[in-house]
Order: sequence, then structure tokens, then C-alpha cells
Amino acid sequence: MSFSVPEIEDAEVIFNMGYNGPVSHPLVARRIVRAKKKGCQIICVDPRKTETARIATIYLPIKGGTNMLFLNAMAHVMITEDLIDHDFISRHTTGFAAYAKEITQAQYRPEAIAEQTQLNPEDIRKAARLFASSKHTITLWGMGITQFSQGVECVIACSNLSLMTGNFGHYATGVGPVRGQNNVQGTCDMGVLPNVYPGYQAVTDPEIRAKFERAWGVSLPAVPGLPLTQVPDRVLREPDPKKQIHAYYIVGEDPAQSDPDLEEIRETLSRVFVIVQDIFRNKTCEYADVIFPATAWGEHEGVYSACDRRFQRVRKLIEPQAGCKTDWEIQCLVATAMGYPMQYDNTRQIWDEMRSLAPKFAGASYEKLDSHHGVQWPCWSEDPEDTGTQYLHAGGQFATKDGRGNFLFFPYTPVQEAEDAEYPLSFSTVREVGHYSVRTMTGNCRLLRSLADEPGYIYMNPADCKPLGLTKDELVRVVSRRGHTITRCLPTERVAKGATYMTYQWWVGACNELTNSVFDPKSHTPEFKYCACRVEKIADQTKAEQYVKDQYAAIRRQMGITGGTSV
Ligand SMILES: Nc1nc2c(c(=O)[nH]1)N[C@H]1C(S)=C(S)[C@@H](COP(=O)(O)OP(=O)(O)OC[C@H]3O[C@@H](n4cnc5c(=O)[nH]c(N)nc54)[C@H](O)[C@@H]3O)O[C@H]1N2
Ligand SMILES: Nc1nc2c(c(=O)[nH]1)N[C@H]1C(S)=C(S)[C@@H](COP(=O)(O)OP(=O)(O)OC[C@H]3O[C@@H](n4cnc5c(=O)[nH]c(N)nc54)[C@H](O)[C@@H]3O)O[C@H]1N2
Ligand SMILES: [Mo]
Repeated sequence: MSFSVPEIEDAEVIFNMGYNGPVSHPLVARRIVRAKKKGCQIICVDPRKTETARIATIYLPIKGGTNMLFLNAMAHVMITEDLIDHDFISRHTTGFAAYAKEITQAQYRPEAIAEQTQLNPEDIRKAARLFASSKHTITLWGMGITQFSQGVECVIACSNLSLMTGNFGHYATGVGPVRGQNNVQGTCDMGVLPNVYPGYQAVTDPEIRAKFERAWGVSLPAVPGLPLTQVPDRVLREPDPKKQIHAYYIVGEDPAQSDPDLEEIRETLSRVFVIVQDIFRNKTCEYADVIFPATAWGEHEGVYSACDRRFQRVRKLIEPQAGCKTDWEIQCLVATAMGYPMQYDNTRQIWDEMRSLAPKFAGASYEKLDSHHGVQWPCWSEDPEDTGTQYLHAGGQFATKDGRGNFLFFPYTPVQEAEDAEYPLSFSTVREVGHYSVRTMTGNCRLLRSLADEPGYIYMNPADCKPLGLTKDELVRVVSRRGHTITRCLPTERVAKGATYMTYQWWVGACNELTNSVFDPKSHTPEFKYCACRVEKIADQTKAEQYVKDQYAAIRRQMGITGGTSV
């Protein structure tokens, strides 16, 4: 994120693209509401009528999977109507001429893409004019653009809009990927990615590799590791025995619930040696050969990074149960048992070692974290005056070799599986406010279960329910090319005709039985937001209700959940 979350309140225009703050990040959503109260105008682009859409100046109900067509049309209007910042472009960017040549072609006129995106061309023109009308335009995006096979390119297309309007490098402007879990930013910062060490230092760079080899007294591989979504391929379809995967060490992740195409995941997990390190028994534990019980937040201390690059210390409040250890202690014990003695006395030692190896984070000492309510990276020096970076690219200086922002053009790549006669509806998966991801952390809480419980809902337009004779709360079967699941029908005008949505929190109503495991070639993020499905009526509702009850009870038993009622 180039700006800081509090700056959202001072935005004059918010371009909210495929992001559902009110459900996913209530604290960010509150900033959006405050901005609106101060006069900010909101452009909301989402195929579903979200709460942000409701308060937007311009709401664009885009057809799912057509983001790039729309983003290219936005750029087309900005350039052809001369709404761009020529001074910023010439002083701080490269590649504009080549980019503009592509984007000004007639095929990117709003009128030319209206049918495919299902948008009104005049609304697109108004949105482009509004975006370009301010130097305090903030872009917020979420999974509605990234969970597609063209995710990364759409992120770049969003950045292009900020670049050409001079919306970078000063207060209350820029681009904001609003990240997922509390510490997903932190795991990336700390190098829990296949291609970088802590501080985004490439494993393929020989100098950087040598630095880490010296610090750790080991030799390190010169090639990046494997992205998560390539694991099934390497287990099930890799002919070279040297490249096959035989063991899978899973820390704080529940692939048997959260990865796409669960049938394939179950096959994968049952073929390899599985170690699960978690705070609860999750679905993946069924396949585990070894389980390491870890401590949860409140039972350990450490540092989290927020989506706006802020490191914050978290404290231990209570003693963990007997037998549980912190994640770092477990990892040290495993490393030591494997022949690499790894020993730390506390998290500060780990943090200080990390700072000594990652220049961007070098100045973010525990002392500064304590005295400044956290520190935002980059924070280069120990100097007490260096308290980090509130917004990036100050004065139009970018973190590229030539210090300039690069324009890159991409044509539209359609989704990998479209609707057809057999599977006539589109199927997308999103979040809901009362439950969290794989639901280990919220499914055990009676209060939250009373808000919403198994087997969840499929959101459908009433016009699609009618021919199937479906009514609210009725159990239905949802089927895709990869599998099927059971859930309740929720007719709602918030979704367009032909489109359906499920949330991915449900164990019985597991939408990932249906999702497609194709992924973006750059990020390896699966296309969770689009595949084709059909919805089937279930004749015997009594039997279906009993099936849901039995399944739920069986899953809870397997997860070791006792007490409370199941449905
Ligand atoms: N309550 C709750 N909060 C959570 C989570 C949770 O499980 N529960 N999970 C956390 C995690 S891990 C993450 S990553 C974040 C994610 O937070 P968000 O990105 O807000 O999450 P989603 O609901 O997956 O998707 C956002 C929006 O994208 C829209 N969308 C779908 N298809 C398209 C499309 O083709 N174009 C456009 N423009 N939009 C589209 C959806 O309708 C949805 O409103 O939330 C975090 N917060
Ligand atoms: N269909 C569909 N699928 C999706 C998505 C979607 O939009 N649609 N979104 C995707 C996204 S963005 C994400 S981020 C993933 C999320 O999916 P996951 O990462 O699998 O789910 P989480 O619920 O975030 O938590 C994973 C595990 O971490 C454990 N845990 C919590 N705290 C700790 C801890 O301190 N230590 C340890 N060791 N374990 C801990 C929890 O008990 C849980 O079992 O799902 C992805 N899957
Ligand atoms: Mo996420």
C-alpha cells in the first residue's frame, strides 16, 4: 500500500475496485465512511451491490471477470479526453507513449466494451473524469481483481491510472491493496514467499544469497522455491522422482478447506507425509501424520505488519495450555532435530537478526516500535529521527532502477471457464462478516454461529431462482465440473441475473469443491472469483436437512469439537 490507512479519511475520491471493506475490514470501512462525510466521492466497481456500492457517487455493476476491459476503457477516456497530468508523466514516468498508442485504439472506447462488461459507457466516462479530477484520489482494491488468472496485470492497470493522473507521492493519494489476514503483510515482509528473503531481497541475486549464507552458516539454493498452488501438480503429476514432493509441512493454513478444487487437494494430501502446525484441529488434520500444537495470539508476543507497512508489537496476555509451544520455538526444535542447531532466547533476538539482514527494515527497533506506536517501512537507519515512511514514492521518486514509474499495457485475458449450456451460471466466492476464512477461529464461537451457520448460502438473483422453483433457505445442490456441494438458497437483488456467490467459510457447504485451480501465471493466485456452475433443486428436503446435520456432527467430531449444539 503506498499510503497509510488513516489517510483514506482525507481522500477526495475513492476508487473502490473489487473490494468489500464493510465485510472484510470494518476498521478500513469506517475510514471510508468518514471520508464520505467529509465530502469524498466514491466510485465502486463490483458485480455485487455491496454496502460501499450503496454509498457510492458512481456504482459500476461490472460483469464478473471483465476487469481489464473496464480498466483499459478508464485509461482510454483519461487520455483521449486529455484528463492526464502531463507534467507528472514527463518528469516521473517511462513508457507512456507506447502505452497510450495501444490504449487509445477504438476497441478500448467505453462504447466498445459496454456489452462485455455490462456497463453503461457514459458511467465509465463519468468515473474516469471523477478519478482524474483530484490529486487526492485513492485506489482500494481487493480479491475482486487479484483472484483471477489475470490478477497481477489488473493491479498494474490500476497503478497506471494513478500514474497518469499524478496520484502518487504525496499525502492522501496512491494505491492500496487492502491485505487479508492481520499478518499476511508480515509473512511476505519476512520472506515467507518462494522468491525472496526478508525485506523483499531476491533469492536469485548472488550477493544477497551470499549475505544470508554467511549469516546462517549454510549454503542456499539459487532458484526460487515452489508456490503453494503448484504443490498438487508436483505431487500428482510430476514424472521426475527428483522433483516430486514427498512431505508437506503446513503452518497456519488449511488447504483441505481453503485451496481450490478440494478433490484434488485431498488426493494430494493423502499421498504425502503431512505435518500440521496449528492452533486448532482443522480439516487438513485428517491427513496429518504429525501435529504440532502452536500458541495463538494472546498466548505469545511478536510483531505483526499491517497492510500499510506498519510493524506493531503484540503482547502475551495469558499462559498457553500445557503442550503448546510458540511457532518460532517449534521451528527451532524441528531445525535442530534436522541437524541445524537453531537457538534464540526470545523474539527480540530474531527481530534484530532480521533487521541486520534486511536494509528496508534496519531502523525498526523494538524501542522505536514502542515509542512510536509502530513503525512503517521502509525505515533504513537506527537514527532516532528516522521513524519510517508514511507514504511511498514521495515527490514522484519510485523504487525502480531509474526512479520512474513504468507504464505497462496489457490486453484483456478472459476467465478460464465461462458459463455454457451444462453449467449456465457464473460462480464466485467471497467473504461474510461473521466468519473468518477456514472458520477454525470463528466456528467454535456460539455467538458467531448464531449469526450464520452451516451449510451457508448461495446468493442468487430471484430471476434465476424462479424457473428452478427455489425459495429462501431451501437446501440446494451446487455443481461444477470438479465437484458439488450443498447449501441454502438466498434470493437477492444484490446479485445480477446469471451470477451466483458463495462464501468460503463453510465446512459442509464447502464452495472449494467447485472452484477452478487455474491460476495467474505471475502470482500463482487461483481464479477463486470465477467458474461455471449449475444449481439443482433437492426434492427430499427432510433427508437433505438430516444429511447436513450428520455431516456437520461428523466434521466437528473429527476436529475434536465438543460441547455446543451442531446446527
Ligand atoms: N469477516 C471476514 N473478514 C475477512 C476475511 C474473512 O474470511 N471474513 N478474510 C480476510 C482475507 S484472507 C482477505 S484476503 C480479505 C479479502 O477482502 P476482499 O477483497 O474485500 O474480499 P472478497 O469478498 O473476497 O472480494 C471482494 C469483492 O470482489 C467482488 N468481485 C467478484 N468478482 C469481481 C470482478 O470480476 N470484478 C470486480 N471489480 N469485483 C469482483 C466481490 O463481489 C466482493 O464484493 O478479507 C479479510 N477479512
Ligand atoms: N473459494 C475461495 N477460497 C479462498 C479464498 C476465496 O476468496 N475463495 N480466499 C483465499 C485467501 S485470500 C486466503 S488468505 C486463504 C485463507 O485460508 P487459510 O490460510 O487456510 O485460513 P485461515 O482461517 O486464515 O487460517 C489458517 C489456519 O491458521 C491457523 N492459525 C491461526 N493462528 C495461528 C497461529 O498463530 N499459529 C499457527 N500455527 N496457526 C494459526 C487457523 O487455526 C487455521 O487452521 O483462503 C483462500 N481461499
Ligand atoms: Mo487472504
